Amino acid sequence: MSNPTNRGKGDLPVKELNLALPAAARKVGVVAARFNHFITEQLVEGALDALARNGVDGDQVLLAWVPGAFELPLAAERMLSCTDCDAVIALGAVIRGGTPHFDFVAGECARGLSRVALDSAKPVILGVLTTDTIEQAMERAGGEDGNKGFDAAMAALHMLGLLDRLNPSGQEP
Ligand code: INI
Repeated sequence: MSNPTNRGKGDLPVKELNLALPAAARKVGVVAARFNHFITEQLVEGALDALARNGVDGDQVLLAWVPGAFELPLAAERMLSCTDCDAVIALGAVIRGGTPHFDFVAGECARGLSRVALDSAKPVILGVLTTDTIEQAMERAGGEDGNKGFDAAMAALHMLGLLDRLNPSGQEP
């Protein structure tokens, strides 16, 4: 893991907290929506792959399925308040497909996850695809645009690493 550096930015030397993974093994929750499961199963696979590649053991990961993206915030909140998870990765796929539901589901899901993160002061990662078509979702779930589940898991690990340094004890990171 790299340390904070005093790196020159123009004339102003600043202390930069580099992107870093957490020092210690951490417990990570994954909440995933069953709606559009053919997409979300790929996102879960990508997330678990990223965690495994970064040294997170299977027994440090708790996976829970919910009916749809709208239910993700409550499941994330419970995972943080009732288990020893240090972070939650929320995975879903909201596809417009002509349904007026789209804006409500996508908006409330994102708003709710943000609220859980701030209320818990723990990383809650938005790994929810919002696309116009199924094809666009497939491209982002292991297709040519990568796997956003993998990216979401990396974001969780990076946030855990950052919060290790910006810790409430007030110690210099
Ligand atoms: N849930 C999704 O995860 N994706 C969608 O695209 C979607 N659409 O389009 O309706 C969706 N709806 C279900 C919703 O998340 C809830 O499960 C449902 O309303 C019950 O609260």
